[in-house]
Amino acid sequence: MSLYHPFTNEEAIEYARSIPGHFRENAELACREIGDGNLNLVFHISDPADGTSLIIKQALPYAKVVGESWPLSLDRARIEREALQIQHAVAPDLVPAVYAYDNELAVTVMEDLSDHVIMRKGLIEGSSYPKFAEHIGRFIANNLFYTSDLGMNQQEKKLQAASFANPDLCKITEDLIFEDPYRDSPNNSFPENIRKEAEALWHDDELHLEVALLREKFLTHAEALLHGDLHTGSVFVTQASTKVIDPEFAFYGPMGFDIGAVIANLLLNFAAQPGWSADEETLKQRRNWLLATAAEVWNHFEAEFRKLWSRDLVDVTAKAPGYQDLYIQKILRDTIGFAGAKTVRRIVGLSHVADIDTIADEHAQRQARITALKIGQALIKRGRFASSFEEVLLIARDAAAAEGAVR
Ligand code: SR1
Ligand code: MG
Repeated sequence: MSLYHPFTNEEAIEYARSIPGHFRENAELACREIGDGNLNLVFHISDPADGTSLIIKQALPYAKVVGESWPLSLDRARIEREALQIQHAVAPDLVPAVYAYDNELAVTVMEDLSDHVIMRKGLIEGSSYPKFAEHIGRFIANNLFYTSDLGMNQQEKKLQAASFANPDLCKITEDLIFEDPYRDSPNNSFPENIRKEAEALWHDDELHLEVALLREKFLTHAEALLHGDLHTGSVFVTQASTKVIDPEFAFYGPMGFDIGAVIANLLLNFAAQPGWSADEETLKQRRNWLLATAAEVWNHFEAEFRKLWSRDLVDVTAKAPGYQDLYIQKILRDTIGFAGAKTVRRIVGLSHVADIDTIADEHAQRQARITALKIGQALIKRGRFASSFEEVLLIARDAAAAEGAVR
C-alpha cells in the first residue's frame, strides 16, 4: 500500500525534523502552508529562534484549482525535483537547492527563498529588476543547450526525454493554451465585457492555422528539457538575484516555449500598466522598461546560447556553416508564436494572471484584456515569418497606441 497522503502541518514539521543537519535537535519549529498556486501544497518550516528554514513542496493527486474531479499524477513531483536538480547543475545561482525528497510521498524539500519576492507580485507593485534579463536569459540558454542534442549525448538524451514524459501536465498545456481559447470550451473563463473579442478568436482561420502549427511543435518537437511553465509566478527575485522554481511541467519540447513564456508574462504586465501606473509619465517609463527587458531577455539568451554552441557543441554535424543562424531563427520564430499563445490563454482561458485580474478599475481592466488579446493574436500570426525580436516590440507598441490617448 502506498505511503502517500497529504501532509498536515504537524506531519510536515516531523518530516522536516528528519532532514539531517538542518534544524537544531528539539527546536520548536513553526509551519505555515503557503501554497498559492494551482496544484500543490507548500509548507514553510522555520525555527524562529535561529531563523533556519526550508520549504517542503508536496504534490496533490488532483489539480487544487479545480478539485478532485481533475486527477493528476503524483509522478510530477519526481519530474519537478529531477528538473530542479538538472537546472541547478547548469545554473546553480539561479535555482533553489534540493535538500531531500521522497517520491512515494511526492515530497521535495528545498531552499527557502523568503528573502525574495515572486516576480509577478513585484512587477504589479511597480518594482524593476535590473539583473533579471541577464539571469533568465542565461538560465534558459544553459538549460536548453545542455539538455539538447547540441549539448549532450544523443542516446542519453533519448533516455532522459523518456523519463520526463509528463502526459498529465502536458495535457493541461495542450488543452488550456492550444485548444480551449480557440473554441467555445467550458474551461474558458472571461468577463462578458470582452465576449466580442473572445468570440473573435473562435472564428479566425488564419489564427487557427498558426495555433495548430504551434500545437504540433509542442506535441512533437522534443528539442530540449523545458521548464514548461516559465511565467513570472515561477520566478523569485530581488534586485540582485533571480531563482527559478516550479518546473513540474518539465518535459522535452520546443525551445521557444520557455522563452515565449517569459516574454508573454512581461507583455501581460505591459498590457496591464494603465491599471497600475499612477500617471502618464510612470506609464511610459514602466512600459519602456518592460519592453527593454523583454528585448534583453532575448538578447542575453541568444548571446549565451551562441557562446555555449561555440564552446561545448557535441554534435559535429551542427558545425555546418549557417546552421547556427538558422537554428536561432527557428527559436526566435517559435518564441514569438508561443509568446502569443501564452498571452491569449491568460485572458480567455481557465487560469488568468493577477497583473490583470486584480486591476481595480473596470474600464482599465477591460482595456488591459483587449490590449493583451491584440498583442497575443498579432504575435501568433507574426511568429512564423519574423526575422528579429524588434517585431515583438513594434506589435506591443501598436497595441498600446490603439488604446487611444498618448500611450
Ligand atoms: C490547472 S493548472 C493551470 C495553470 O497553472 C499552471 O501554472 C500552468 O500555467 C497551468 O496552465
Ligand atoms: Mg507552478
